[in-house]
Amino acid sequence: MPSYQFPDDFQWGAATAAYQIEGAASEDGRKPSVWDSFSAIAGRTLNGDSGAIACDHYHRYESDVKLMVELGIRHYRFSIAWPRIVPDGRGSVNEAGVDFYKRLVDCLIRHGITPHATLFHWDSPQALEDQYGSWRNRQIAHDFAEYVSAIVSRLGDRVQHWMTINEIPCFTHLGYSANQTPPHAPGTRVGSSKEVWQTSHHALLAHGLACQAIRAASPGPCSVSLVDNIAVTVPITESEADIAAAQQAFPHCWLNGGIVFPALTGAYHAGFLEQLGSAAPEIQTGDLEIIHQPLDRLGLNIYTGTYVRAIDQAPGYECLDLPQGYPRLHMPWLNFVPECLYWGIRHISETVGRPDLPIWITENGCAAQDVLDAKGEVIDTDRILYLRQHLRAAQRAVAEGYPLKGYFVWSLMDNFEWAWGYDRRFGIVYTDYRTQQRIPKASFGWYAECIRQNRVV
Ligand code: IFM
Repeated sequence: MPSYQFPDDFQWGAATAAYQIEGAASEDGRKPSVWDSFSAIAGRTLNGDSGAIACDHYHRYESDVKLMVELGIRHYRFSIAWPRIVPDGRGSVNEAGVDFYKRLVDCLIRHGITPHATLFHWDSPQALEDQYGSWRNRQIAHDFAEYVSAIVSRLGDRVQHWMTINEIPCFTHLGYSANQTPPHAPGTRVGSSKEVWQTSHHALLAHGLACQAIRAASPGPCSVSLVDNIAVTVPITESEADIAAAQQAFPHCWLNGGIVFPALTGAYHAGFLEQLGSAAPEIQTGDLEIIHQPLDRLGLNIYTGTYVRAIDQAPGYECLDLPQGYPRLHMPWLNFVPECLYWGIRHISETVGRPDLPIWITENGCAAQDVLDAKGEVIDTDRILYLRQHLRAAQRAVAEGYPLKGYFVWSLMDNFEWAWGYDRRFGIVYTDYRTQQRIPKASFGWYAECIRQNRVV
């Protein structure tokens, strides 16, 4: 039996998001998203970069699908741009925008690749920010659900796998909180932490209403999921005490207690809520029932983790700082902690108490300082090292019986990395932004071999 083998039904894929790859920002009726406006303000994104052209995937999707075929993936996760479908955020549907996704999905299906559509990956219509402050206003949850009905009723004959919202913390807490560097769009500073928590509460409501809208609008059976970027606590040793400490720390780490807990259990974590005190959001009667929808699976975006150890004093655990020089990939937060994949999955089962929920890793990957060498190649052995160790941790989770069903590498190709512009490259395919040439990196060949052998090579 070769080592690091995955089960026969394990699903391999790659992921991208609309604003990061599509370009064609004002074509076929699309109107601006908050990221278009944010990028247009000097100093908001590195080098003033924007997603106006990005990877020009809008026009090159057919050759991009051919790359997917070459890679051997059977699953592709992409996102649908709300401002292409309902350009003003609410009101009339832009059929020309819908047609792009029909063309893309048909092309995927023709090539034997299953589409997985994320309904929101941060590109809120600017019109809603202007009209009522988008995520600051409860109305956005209803407008989002309307948009979701519109797209699911039009694409549901071709797409069965829907993901409501990608990474709630990023476009809410990083978009509206006072001290984020670099910030996320809209980059608005609201007056208090309570107002920031209100934005993520509205996003949770939007997720819940969207789940209902998908099931109501889908013409056939479908799967519905949320994609969250939990903060993963990793025990420094796997002693009973350190494992218990990592589990105890998990709800308190970053925003876990206020995002993944309400979504999966129907309640903000009690200790976390207490810790929030007056910063806790206003929760109306019935909100938690809406938020806590039945899910068919959970998508986890996991890149790194925080080491934790047991201590004798309250609260019984300590989250550890990393020493200077600790290995890190090409982002300030991208510390190399490969066990995070295993522990992230295990925490959902044991710490959140949802062992019933099938899990897909919907993003995992790294930015590296890729260079095109004289031979025209990108030999990204650092990315291979990162991916190999993370996939080994994922395989461990499967081998121990945790319900991990599939894995999407982030990302298929280098793309617009938000406030970092084009400076940070996460792709397994190199994008030459001057010519729009795609050059598969060494990691592309390595990942293709993992898929071919269905194991970590
Ligand atoms: O590029 C992003 C993606 O849009 C959301 N998850 C993290 C990735 C890397 O920063």
